[in-house]
Amino acid sequence: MRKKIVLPFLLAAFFSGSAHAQQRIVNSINTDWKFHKGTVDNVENPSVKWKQISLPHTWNAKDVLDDEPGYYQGAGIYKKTLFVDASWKNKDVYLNFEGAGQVAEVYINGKKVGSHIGSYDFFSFPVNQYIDFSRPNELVIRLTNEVNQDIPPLAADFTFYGGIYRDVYLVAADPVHFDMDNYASQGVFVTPTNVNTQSANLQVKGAFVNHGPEKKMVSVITKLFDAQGKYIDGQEMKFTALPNEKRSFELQIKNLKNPKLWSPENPYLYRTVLEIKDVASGKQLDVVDTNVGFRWFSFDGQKGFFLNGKPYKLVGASRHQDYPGKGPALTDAMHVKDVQLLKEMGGNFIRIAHYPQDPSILETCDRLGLLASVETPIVGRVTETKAFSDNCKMMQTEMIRQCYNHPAVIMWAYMNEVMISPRHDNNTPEREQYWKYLVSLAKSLDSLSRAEDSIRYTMIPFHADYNLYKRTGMTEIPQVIGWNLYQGWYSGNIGDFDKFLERHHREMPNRPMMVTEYGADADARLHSFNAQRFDKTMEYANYYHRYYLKSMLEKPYVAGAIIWNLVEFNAEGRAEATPHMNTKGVLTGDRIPKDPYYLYQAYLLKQPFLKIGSRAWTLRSGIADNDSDSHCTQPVEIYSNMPNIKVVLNGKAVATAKTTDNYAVVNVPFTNGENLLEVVGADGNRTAQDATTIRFKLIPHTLTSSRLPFSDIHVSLGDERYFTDEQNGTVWLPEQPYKPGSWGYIGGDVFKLKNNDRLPYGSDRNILRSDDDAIYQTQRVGLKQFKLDVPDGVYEVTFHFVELYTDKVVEPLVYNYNLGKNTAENETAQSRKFNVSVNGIPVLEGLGNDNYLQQLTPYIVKTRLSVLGGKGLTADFVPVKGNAILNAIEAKRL
Ligand code: GCB
Ligand code: CA
Repeated sequence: MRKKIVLPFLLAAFFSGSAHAQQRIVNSINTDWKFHKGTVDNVENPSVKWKQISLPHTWNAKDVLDDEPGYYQGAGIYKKTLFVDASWKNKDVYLNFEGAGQVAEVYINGKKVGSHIGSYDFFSFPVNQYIDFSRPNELVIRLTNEVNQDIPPLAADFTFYGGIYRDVYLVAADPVHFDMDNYASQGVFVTPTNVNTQSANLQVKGAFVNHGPEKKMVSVITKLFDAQGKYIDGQEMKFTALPNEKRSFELQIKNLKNPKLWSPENPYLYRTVLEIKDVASGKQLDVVDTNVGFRWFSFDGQKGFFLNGKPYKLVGASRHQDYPGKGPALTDAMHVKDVQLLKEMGGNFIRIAHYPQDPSILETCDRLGLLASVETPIVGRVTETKAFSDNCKMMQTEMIRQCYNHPAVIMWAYMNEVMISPRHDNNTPEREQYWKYLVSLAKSLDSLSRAEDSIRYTMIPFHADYNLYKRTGMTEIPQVIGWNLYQGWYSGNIGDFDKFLERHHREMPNRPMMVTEYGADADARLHSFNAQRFDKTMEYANYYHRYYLKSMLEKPYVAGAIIWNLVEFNAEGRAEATPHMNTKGVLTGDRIPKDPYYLYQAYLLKQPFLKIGSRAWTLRSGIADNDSDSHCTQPVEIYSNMPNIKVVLNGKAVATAKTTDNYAVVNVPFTNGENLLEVVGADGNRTAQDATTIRFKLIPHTLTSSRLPFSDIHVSLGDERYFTDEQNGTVWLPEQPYKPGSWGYIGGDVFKLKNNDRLPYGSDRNILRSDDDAIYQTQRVGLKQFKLDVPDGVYEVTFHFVELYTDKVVEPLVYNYNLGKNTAENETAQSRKFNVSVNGIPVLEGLGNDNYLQQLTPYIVKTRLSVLGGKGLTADFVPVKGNAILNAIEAKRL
């Protein structure tokens, strides 16, 4: 049956583009849809309101960002008129979806075509029997993202969007075609085997169908081309296929000499083209092609990961699939851009987490050179039902078959932190039973994955509860253990990170592991020169990444360092400085690099590299160092792989430094107004440089200074951070105790939540009707005065108050270690009342919870007055009931 291809004939046929060439038609049908939020029985009813939309589309783009807790998790209907060409009557027509959240039912002309469960995998249906080829057809998709305990994900730190948020295609193929009913996969599976530097084999497995009316003699041909399109080798098999027969095949290209290896550094792609031909007419019936990368890899408990025979440290990031304001309904180009940004960071690995993503992601990984893991969305919690485990298995199968042909993929993962949010009470038989169920589900997913794919490794990302995963036997199941570790963020001491890794290495030396998550939230608007755990400042995140990266690079047994996360992403239930967002991304939601991104570049890029840290922090403020009012010295971080650093400010050399671990901090004497900051890094005659212009608002050392007239000041009370509000061009300074001649508070305490050992100060609750949550989340409680020794003149003083005490209970978030202990227990609701006067003028009498002071909602009042007789500004806070408070204050000279 098998014979080697007769080369000249085949090449001619392949390139001729003659009338014989017959490929599938694959057309997107993304435009001209109608959408209805909610559900109706009769979509024809003229009273139903439809919105004209295009795909990709989600119904949660906006409601995941507003102040209203929760987002729409319910039904939606999409409809579209399909104009199917009459000539397609003799073809096999399919409807292909790249993904829709979360349960889809598809109807054509009122008849149900099929349904699909799960938000993240492709699905497809043969539709010939529903289509009327003589008239327009009505396509209706009924979708819901309602919570369903039988469908993962159930408990996770991201948003479960609804909608047809990826592309939809209409496909027409010859009745004889490669299998299109295999979990929406390509129907062919291409595996490089026995790869080494001298030779490699290529195995091609798959199936084709004959849906035509007659018996057909066909040949199935596989051809391998190099990156230049040069034919390398091929194989052909002949079959006689009866009507309605599905035939499996397996072809082998053996002993390819000196294959060019694929790696992130050199992502050399071959291409396999698979073809079905009618033997009698020579006509081409179907073509499928895939990228092929020849590479081999392995994991070792002691030595980490190996690629193409060499030790290879995986460094990269996880990636979610959304964008602020768009949800997951992104263009392909937006997906591709994220992969590019990870590549440009110097990363060699992407954890596609927590679910399979748009196909353009893996296509780009193949092309640009990024190794990848993909995982199914079983996150945080499971349900002990057959329906749930069946869905898990289906998703695992869909994922593997749909992503199989991408050389980038090296790992199949499942069950992220699946023990973090269990059902049943602790220490009950039910809880133990739950663990047993989990373990058996994990085992079945693991063996399913290994049976589907013998080349890739299996992996489970665990949270830091080492003892639990070990005791229950979970650590024995996957081939690679992933640890999601946040020591020094959610918990304890940063040094516990090393202790954790060392313990794994000591107790399970032969079980390969990687750090599949680590990260620290940072709101790029927040900065501190006294950064502390959980303060959401850039500087703390920088410190955390410096510590973690160095530690992992030093430990050969840590196969990979995978940042959580490449980009800030939506997690609707989160509050903190940036509500609804998880800000651990090394890129902002708008894809602007944050400092850790530069740290990775400094470590990973080979060419000379230098970036000024907090480059985006181009609006700064601070108090002049002394009465000369000429400058304010502030530290600036530098990321560079060059050892010697020289800093030039406004044309004058101001500092030199040496980098340690690709990092340096220099003191820069910023002057009032525009500052041109230029930094040069050198290593012998190799240099790298960066420059940025920083606008600095210098606050006079003595506010009555004649050298630098006072204009305005903005202070966040109970706060050690600087907050830059670019839009208003203001910088909020951290509070300070009153200094004569200058400004500050007198008396009181920093607001701190009781029973919360994470937050150094302030609240972590969503502040309503404001985007500047950080300044409102912090507060000085029980202060007596706030003084500003300003010169005589007319002033506007603005007070910002928020009642941070709240009896509004929040849903505990799954990833929190101390759940829901979020109230200030020393205050009681509806109890506060106080008076505020400025220079003796009673501006706010009886401000309290029974009038303007409402929970979590800013009350802002600006008041105008004249300062006379060199008395400056003094605001007095006099309690009537409970403590007086102040969240922020501004003073502006008019
Ligand atoms: C985790 C989870 C991830 C969260 C992350 C975090 O461990 O796997 O889904 O987003 O922590 O930021 O808390
Ligand atoms: Ca504040």
